[in-house]
Amino acid sequence: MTTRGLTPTIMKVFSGIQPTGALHIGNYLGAIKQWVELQEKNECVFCIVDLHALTSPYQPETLQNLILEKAIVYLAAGVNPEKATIFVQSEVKEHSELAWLLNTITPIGDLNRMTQYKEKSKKFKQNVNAGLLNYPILMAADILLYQTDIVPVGQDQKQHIEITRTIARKFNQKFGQTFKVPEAKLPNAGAKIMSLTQPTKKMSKTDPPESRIGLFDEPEEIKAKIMKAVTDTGKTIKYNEKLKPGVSNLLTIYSLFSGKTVKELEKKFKGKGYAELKKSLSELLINSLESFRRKKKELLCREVYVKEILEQGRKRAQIIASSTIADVRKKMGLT
Ligand code: ATP
Ligand code: LTN
Repeated sequence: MTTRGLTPTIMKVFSGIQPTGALHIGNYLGAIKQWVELQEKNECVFCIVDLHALTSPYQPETLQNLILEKAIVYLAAGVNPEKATIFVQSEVKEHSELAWLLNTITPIGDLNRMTQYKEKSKKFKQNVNAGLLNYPILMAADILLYQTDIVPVGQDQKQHIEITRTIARKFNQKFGQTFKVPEAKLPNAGAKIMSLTQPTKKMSKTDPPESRIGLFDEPEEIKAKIMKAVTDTGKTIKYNEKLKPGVSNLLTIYSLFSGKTVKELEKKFKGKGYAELKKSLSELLINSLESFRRKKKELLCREVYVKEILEQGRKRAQIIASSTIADVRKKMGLT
């Protein structure tokens, strides 16, 4: 957070996660952990981006449950509805409207270059829809509607924030000052947690379960996945992303959940083997994720409460979004 003089500036913060797919520790360390810290002193809006989820194969009959579950996950992971606004993207129609308007100023070439588009169109060859290509425009609409200063996300979303900045600048140039130009906020460490089975690739929701630790995995699953995690040749426990990507990833995860630095951990495990590191990391993760599992179980029985939080969130989000869209419509000659 920036400070001017002694008074900390209150930032407008926006971020979102799709309702589909179970969250893993990469999502937590890259995004949600930052949200929980930022909500203390800033104006935060956290969205469940259901419209984005429609761009990959999904089952309509399960979507409402997944949305509710994601709200529960936000709360269980520490998002506080008294401090932050939590809402569902499709319930605030201004997101779709602004996305259409921004479509008209975004070059197709810019969208074709997006890494996520290229990867997803390879992964879902049968369903390369226009929504997948236009995905970053809807994301720009999400962010720009709330006059956002910072967007806490993991490394993989950085490119989408860059295109959001380009779109905001272009709109302001063409139609007059309307949008704030937001900045991505990546965590100092943990912006790209790697897969347990292929440690040169990022941990991902859409890869096989053994490649990731789910935020709500049971203790036995955590232990089995960590013990099977791919490590590297050699025996020493030393951080080196290039030569030892597997061990380095485990050290990063260990450091972020324990609060110990990687240097301290290298010292702690000096002369010890990979099995010892893994055993200790499993125990740490089992204990650290215990409160998430407990809170989630509690919230699963409180559907009415969770729905009320989303309704309050929708109302708050709607007020901000409709004010921005009124300005946009005016600037574009629609009113
Ligand atoms: P997929 O790989 O299927 O696209 P995902 O696991 O990347 O899904 P998202 O919903 O795209 O999940 O990401 C939600 C948030 O978590 C984003 O802010 C993203 O940057 C962050 N994130 C995702 N994967 C990681 C990771 N491996 N390390 C750190 N942050 C991550
Ligand atoms: N594309 C993001 C999800 C997302 C988002 C946003 C993140 C949609 N709209 C606005 C930050 C701000 C992803 O994590 N896959």
